[in-house]
Order: sequence, then structure tokens, then C-alpha cells
Amino acid sequence: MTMLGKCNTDHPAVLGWVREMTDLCQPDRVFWCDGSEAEKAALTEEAVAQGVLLKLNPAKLPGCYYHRSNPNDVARVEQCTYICTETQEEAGPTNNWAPPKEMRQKLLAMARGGMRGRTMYVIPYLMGPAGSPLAKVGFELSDSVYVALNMRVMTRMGQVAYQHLGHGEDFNRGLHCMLDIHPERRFICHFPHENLIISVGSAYGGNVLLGKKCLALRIGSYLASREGWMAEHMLILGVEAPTGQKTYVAAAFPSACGKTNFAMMIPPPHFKGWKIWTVGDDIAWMKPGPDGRLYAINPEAGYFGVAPGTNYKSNPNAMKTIARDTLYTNVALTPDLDVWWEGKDGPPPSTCTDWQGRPWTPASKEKAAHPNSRFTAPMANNPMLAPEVNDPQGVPISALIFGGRRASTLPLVFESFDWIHGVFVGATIGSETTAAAAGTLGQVRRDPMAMLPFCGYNMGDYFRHWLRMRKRLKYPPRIFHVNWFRKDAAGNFLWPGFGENMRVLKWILDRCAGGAHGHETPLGWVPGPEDLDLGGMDGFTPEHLTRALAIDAEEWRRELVLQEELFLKLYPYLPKEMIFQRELLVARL
Ligand code: OXD
Ligand code: MN
Repeated sequence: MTMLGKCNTDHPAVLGWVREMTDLCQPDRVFWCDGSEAEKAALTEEAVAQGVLLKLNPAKLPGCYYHRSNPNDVARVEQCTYICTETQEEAGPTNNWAPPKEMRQKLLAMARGGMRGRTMYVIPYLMGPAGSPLAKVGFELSDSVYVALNMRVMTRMGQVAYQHLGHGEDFNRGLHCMLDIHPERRFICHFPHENLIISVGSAYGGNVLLGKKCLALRIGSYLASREGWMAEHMLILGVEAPTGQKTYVAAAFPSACGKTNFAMMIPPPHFKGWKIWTVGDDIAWMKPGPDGRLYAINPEAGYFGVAPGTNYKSNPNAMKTIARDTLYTNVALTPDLDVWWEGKDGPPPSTCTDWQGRPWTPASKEKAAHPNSRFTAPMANNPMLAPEVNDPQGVPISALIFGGRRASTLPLVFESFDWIHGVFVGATIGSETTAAAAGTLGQVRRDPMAMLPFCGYNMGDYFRHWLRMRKRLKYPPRIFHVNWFRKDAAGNFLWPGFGENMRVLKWILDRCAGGAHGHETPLGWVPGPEDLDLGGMDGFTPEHLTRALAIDAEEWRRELVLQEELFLKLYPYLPKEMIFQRELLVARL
């Protein structure tokens, strides 16, 4: 076995784990990653030589590379994702469960000799800003150079992880083995009690960039419930008023429902002097601060975003962010080595190669880019990256916003009556399914706090943890619900969305400051059509807004039945507060 790169540690537990896994997987080479620029250049060269990456047109996309995954491996696979706790009850009825000992043995048997002829990359990484009390260290051992290159974008990689770890032994162990990328030999397994992740048979980001969904959310949520903090599927943004005052909010929407767009929003011209700063676009780790407020950090260092639909209208800051130093996966490739996807600016190319490498023209029936094709881009490229993103203490959160993709029923915005009601609102989120996970598209499914695929323990206990957090906060954030996706009978969106969402956000901020008007409805506080600033919205009238804000009793009767489904599933574990909240809602309706 050849050692490559420099092993920068004599940490016994790290060396022990690497030795144990190399003995098992038997790679030909072990490459110790340090996260440096020189290493990036060398690994990129290697990936190009292997055909894993293709260099894109440097005149158009400097520093950008193209990757195609196996067509059977393009999204997260919830049916292959397991939480392995001692008892099934601990994982709860919304997770796949397997006994840890048996599952570990099975996976280690699969990984035995699985890296023969290959290189194992040892990836030391830190989730969160250096020096943050909330940051966590992980070591991912992967036989994919694509993973090593993506992890250096998505995390803080190298020396910073060893420094944070010091002599401690508190780090996540992650093993990723590609094997033969076969759906029947694909498992993404979490062992929360051991702070261990084993992922085999996939190379798709959400399954294999182990710092992201696996550590930052599944293992993270488990640790958070024990350690008194919160790991949430939330973007974090800062709103700067013309006075310079900044207010921060965090928002949870299910996958592929516009978190990245909202986090990078540009306010419309009417909001002169207002700025939105991005702290994070996918994950928030939050903890009560000494002043009784909730503080949030973004554990990530990059964006793993959905490409289709991203353009200069929907998200100009994302377009600038992904113009350089970006890895593109499963988008379409033009003859001049540029990238394309459905919903990109301008007309489609007259010819290109689709995400599976087949010739494509605008007359083709299938999409050129996979609907879940992705970009991996460093957050440092974002022109509106909040400088506070590196603040170890995080930012104080004034509002938590829940949302889903709902064609009907859910009004544009409402505010919950209080924290407990807000937890109920988050717990009952419904959303139409998207391409981020394998399965049927467009069906409404319950996705509590947008965490259904990411909660690493019993969802009932997770709700209890949310309720418990209230006691630790003197100034809890106010809790809101938004729906940008409501449609009229003809299928047209009732709200223009994107930058115009600033108008809703402004109402939310004013509510937090005790200013804006709202009226009491069965759902919570709702603005009247006169309470949102519609200045400069040509053709969008208060009557349009009234329709976007309407609450229809008949639709809500149906909604209550849909909500009941999840509550029945979780019934033995539901905190009584959730049952009371449901009763109150029924009574109000
Ligand atoms: C993501 C997801 O990739 O939620 O962020 O699937
Ligand atoms: Mn996500």
C-alpha cells in the first residue's frame, strides 16, 4: 500500500480508524488530504485523467469541471437510508431501522477488499467556523476522487480539523465505498451512538458527501437533542436595512423548494438600500446564547445546489457564484464545453450532449439536464456572502420560517400564535415531492420541519426537543409559515416569488420588531392586503394578494385529514402539546 499526501497527524484514534479501515478495504494507495490549493490541482488532474471530470471551457467557466454520475445514482435514496440505534423505537416510525451490530457487520463485509486497486482518500474536515463551540470534526474515508474534491468545497478541510480536534476523540467516523454503484448494494447507514456513518454503493452527493445530510443533519440532530442545540434543514440569511441594521432569519423548506434562491435573494428596486446577505443555504446549527436568543451557524462552506431553474432572473447571485471554481454534475454539455440546463438564461443550445452523454436537441423529448443535476460551488464566490459566516458565535435569529411547495390551501404567509403553535406548524408542513429524492414527483407528503428524510432519531422525540428548547430561550424567534407556490384554477402562480419574496420577508421582520399589522385567523396572524408593501409591482394588485392570502375552510378540512396521517403514524410518541394544538386548530376552523 502506497501512502500519498502528508499524514499530518499522530492522533492515535484517527490513525487507528484509518488503519482499521485500510486493513478492511485494502486500497492500493492511501491519500491524506490537506485541503490545499496544490492538492486540489493534483486531484483535479487525476480526476480528469480517470475520466471522472472533464475540464469546461476556461474562457467561459474558469476553474469549472463537469461530471456525469451513473444514471442509476442521481438522487438521495430514502429507502436505502437507515438509522441504526439499539432499539427501533429510538429511530422511530419515520426512519428505516436496522440493529447496529448486524448492519455494521453486513456493511463491513461488503466493504472488505472493496478498495482493491483503488485509492482511499482520507478527508479530515470541520463542519462550522474554526473555533466555534458548535463546530464538529469528521474524517471521511472515501475511494472517490470526486468526493474528495466536493468535500473540499463543501467543508473546511485539512489542518483546521486537526486543530479543532486537538487531543480529543470526539469526531465522526465516515466510510464511503463506491463498490459497483448498484442500487441493490446501496446503503447509507447512520450509527448515532457511535458517531459513525457507512455509505456504500453510491456516488451521489447527498449520499456520499458525508458532512452534509449524514453528519450535519442525521447524526447532528441526534447529538443536538442530547447536547441541547438544534440541527435543522434551514437556510440562514441576514437582512440589512438602509440604516445598516441587520436582522437574521432561518428558514426550512423541503429539498428543491427554493432555499438557495431565498438565501441569495436580491430585493426588488422598490426596496432601495435593502440588502440580503447569505449565511447558509441548506443547514443551520443553532444554540441558545448567553443573552437568551437563538444563535445559528452554517456548518458548510459551499453550496450543493439544484441547477435546473437557476438563471439570472431567479438567482443572479447563484449565477455569479457558479461562474468559476464549480463542479457541475449531470447537467447538459454544449459543444463548446459550456453547461446548460432547463431554465438557464437564453434559448437552449441547438445541439448538446445530455446528462447521460447522448446527443440532444430542443426537439428531444427528454430533458437535457437531470432535474436533480447539481452545482458544487464555494460559498466564498457568493458576492453577497455574509461576513458573519465565519463568526464562531453565529448570528442571532429573529424569525424561523417554515414553508412547502403547495399548489393550494396554504396562504402566502402567516405567523404562529406562539412557540408551541409554531412547532405544530413546522410539524405539519406538507410539500409536493421533488427530484431531490428518488420516487414519485408532485405528491403532497408530510415533511415535518423539512426534516423527514434527515431526522436521525424518533420524530416524536424531535418535536419534544423543539418544545424543550423554548424553556432555554428568553427571546425565542417568532415562527412563520410561507408558501410561494400557490396556484389559481388555471395553474398560474398566485405570487411572483423570487426577489418579490422580500415583501413577505419585510412583513416578517416588522412583526418581529412589533410593528406590522396582522389579523387573527384560525391558522395564525395573517397580513391584510394593505399590510404588505406592493410598491413597484406592476399589475399585481391588492386583489391578487387577497387571493394569495385566502384561507378556504373546505381546503382546510381536507388538510386536517392529510395531517392526521402523520399524527397517526407518530401517535405513540407525539408530545401532548401537538395533540392539543391540533384540537385547537380544529376548534378554530
Ligand atoms: C439537498 C437536499 O441536496 O435537501 O440539499 O436534498
Ligand atoms: Mn437540503
